[in-house]
Amino acid sequence: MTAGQGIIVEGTGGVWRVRTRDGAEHDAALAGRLKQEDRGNRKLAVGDHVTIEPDERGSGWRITAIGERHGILSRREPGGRHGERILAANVDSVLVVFSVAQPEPHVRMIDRFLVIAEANDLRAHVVFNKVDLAASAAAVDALAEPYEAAGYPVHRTSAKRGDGLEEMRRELHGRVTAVTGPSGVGKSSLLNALHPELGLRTQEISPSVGKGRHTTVGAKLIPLPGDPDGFLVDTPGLREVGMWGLPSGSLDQCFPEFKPFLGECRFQDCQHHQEPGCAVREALARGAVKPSRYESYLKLRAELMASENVW
Ligand SMILES: Nc1nc2c(ncn2[C@@H]2O[C@H](COP(=O)(O)OP(=O)(O)O)[C@@H](O)[C@H]2O)c(=O)[nH]1
Ligand SMILES: [Mg+2]
Ligand SMILES: [Zn+2]
Repeated sequence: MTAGQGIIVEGTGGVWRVRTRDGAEHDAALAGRLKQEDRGNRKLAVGDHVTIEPDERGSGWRITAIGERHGILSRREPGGRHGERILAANVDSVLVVFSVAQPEPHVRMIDRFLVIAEANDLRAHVVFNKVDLAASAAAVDALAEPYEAAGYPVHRTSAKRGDGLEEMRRELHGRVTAVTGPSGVGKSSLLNALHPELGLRTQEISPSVGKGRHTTVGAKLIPLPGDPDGFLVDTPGLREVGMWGLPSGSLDQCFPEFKPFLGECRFQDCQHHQEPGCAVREALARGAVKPSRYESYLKLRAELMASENVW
């Protein structure tokens, strides 16, 4: 047994499962020395890059070094009562998956997922799956337009017919990707079409089937077959991560297409609602901000303001 570099794929404190690049997995505990070190209250998390070494007795492994992080996916508790819980570190991107039909895409929900991604500093992509069910390519383009205008990469896929799969495969390769979206849109089917070895269960009809998963505390990394740096993040779901803790005054930062205008409003604390001289609303009037995105902004802002009053 020698020292090695790996990534934490599972664990919630105490024992961590570390996967090394050769595909081996070891259970390891944090070395006592690191436990005492002040790491700015930084807790170890799934997705952290670590060095492991055999322990003193040579029978197990311990984590002796922790790599730099480039971002975290965290769940903030309402009212900040329990502070922040880190679900995963070093997530590279999030795929927000919806279907063009069966079920119909829910625009407000797409925007909510995107806000959560932005609030967590995650690079988001929008995926419209089931394009085989679309009335026309123009209908899919119309769905995609507000997101493309906002600067998000949009993928059009069909797990059934094979459209867009090569593009998705390239997107996942060598990265840690969180896949999210409502149930029934084809997330599992899409991942199975890309990597049949994953053998994910599809079309979960009984809601009780998934019940146990929601009680899972932490996230898990699922290795992509044949791709030593590629992983999927299995989290309790980005929707559960929620927008808690995001101040309503910062929501505008989570709409990338608003950014060029944010310094331009007459009032510095403009909430882009009814204030005179609002550059975001001027951009809306010119078509530089899409109406559906602006409506989502107002809706989510109202929601955040209501939660601020409660807590
Ligand atoms: N027509 C069509 N059906 C699909 C496609 N992808 C998935 N489905 C079907 O949609 C249903 C839900 O798929 P599933 O992968 O379980 O969705 P998930 O809940 O998002 O993981 C299943 O009946 C799939 O066969 C697609 O691209 N086209
Ligand atoms: Mg599924
Ligand atoms: Zn404004």
